[in-house]
Amino acid sequence: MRSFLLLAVSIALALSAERPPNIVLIYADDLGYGDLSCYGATAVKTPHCDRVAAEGLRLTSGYCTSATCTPSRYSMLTGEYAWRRKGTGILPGDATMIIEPGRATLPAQLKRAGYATAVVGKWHLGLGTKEHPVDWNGDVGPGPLDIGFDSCFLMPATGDRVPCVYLRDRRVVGLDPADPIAVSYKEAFPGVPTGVTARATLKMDWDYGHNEAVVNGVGRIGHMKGGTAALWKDEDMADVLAREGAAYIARFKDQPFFLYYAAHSIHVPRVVHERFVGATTMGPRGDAIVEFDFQVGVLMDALKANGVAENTLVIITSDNGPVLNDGYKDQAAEKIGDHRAGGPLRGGKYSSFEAGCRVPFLVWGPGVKPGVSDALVSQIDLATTCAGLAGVVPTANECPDSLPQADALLGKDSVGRPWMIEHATGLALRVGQWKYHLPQKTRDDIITRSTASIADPGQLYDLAADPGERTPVEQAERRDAMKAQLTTLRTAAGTRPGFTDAGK
Ligand code: NG6
Ligand code: CA
Repeated sequence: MRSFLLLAVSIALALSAERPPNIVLIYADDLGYGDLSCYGATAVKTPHCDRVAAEGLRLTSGYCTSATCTPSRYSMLTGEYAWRRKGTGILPGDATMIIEPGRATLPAQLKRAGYATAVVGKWHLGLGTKEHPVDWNGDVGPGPLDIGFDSCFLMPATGDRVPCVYLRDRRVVGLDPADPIAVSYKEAFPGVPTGVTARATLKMDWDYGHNEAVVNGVGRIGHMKGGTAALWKDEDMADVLAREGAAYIARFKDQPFFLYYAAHSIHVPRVVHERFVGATTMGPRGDAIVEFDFQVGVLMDALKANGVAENTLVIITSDNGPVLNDGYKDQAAEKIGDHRAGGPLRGGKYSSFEAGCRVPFLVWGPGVKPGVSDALVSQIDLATTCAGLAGVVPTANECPDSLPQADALLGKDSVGRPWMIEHATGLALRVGQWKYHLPQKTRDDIITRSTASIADPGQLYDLAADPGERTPVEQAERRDAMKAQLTTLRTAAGTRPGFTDAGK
């Protein structure tokens, strides 16, 4: 009997050793450091995120790599800082893909370990190539399926950019071939109403930009016509994406899987389902936070219902910091009240101040030491770190800037990265409690959308004494040393020890 028990235990151990954790990466859009109740918000309740935080790890120095979406996502998926590459800024909706087919991305690393991989939600990394431009009415690609994802269900760009349709793998969902899609980022289609000509009919008015195509009563960036049956309805988007995410979990439950769930929430246009309207006193932006939290709940429930919660690592974070008015008149600034979207931090989306890149960052699941950690953790490290958890190591010419940081990600190392590069209008470097900004003009106050000018030779702040970066520290020696360190890191081909770009 005893030997039978021993045998059973060793088989169980062997099985668990063979099966690495599933990974669900839940990525919010424009969610700020102070936007969740587990990060101190009181004007909005986010019970699903709070539960993940209470049962798991809440990082207080977790960062995205850039203060806008496209470079942030590029860096996270490739493990290479986007600012090393031209053309990685905010992309139009008809851009070609900026990650070359065949790149050894985060999902590609996990595929090597036998994972099933999927992306659901916002893409915004371009589709097609120069040689193979996108045909929205045919096979759309190259795309996610060519850089390591087995399947996808996408919004091609952003909620505020055309085309406003979903893509499943390589096809627009629900497209009627008799009503083909045409997209132009250059000129309006004759006779098709725009946000200017049809302004009086809009359900959400625009403030700046967002006045070209009108889809579902909302003005967008870019012109589009046709595809009427395939057009999304903003109000249903959270439900549609959450359902897709849950369906992948059910489909993949018997093998290791990676799900990159890239929510549209809480990006503009903030048009939530009617059951979330008025969920907060902050108007659509606050309601969209509740809608994001709802999606977290759906995915967590799906993990439990499919019996994989025990063996799934869940990471919840955001692609960049908060913005209030981002081009629509949705009262985000007017109704903000006492809520501080960036918590105690200065700046927000588009800003090199801390709220630009320091974002909510929760980790939950097997191997996680629950609690709160101030370790420096960056999304740039997810590629190599997740690969490591799956037993895969990037080769010498892959993932140039992505460090293996499993101990910090799981709460076992309270220090994390030795340094952190933050990217907005220019670069900044954090080392321990110190933060150095290169000279640049950068977004400052999120309510007034004012700009701060950081003059040569840059500015130094002590984040321990002054987390809100209010008073620059006059320590020329330290400032110059950090500037020199940033130059060294920036001009290297990569910063991962052992990385070589030979044969790239
Ligand atoms: C800006 C848009 C903004 C938002 C942003 C991208 C205007 C005036 N502003 O150009 O609304 O779409 O791009 O946001 O059009 S991100 O989170 O995807 O980076
Ligand atoms: Ca964003």
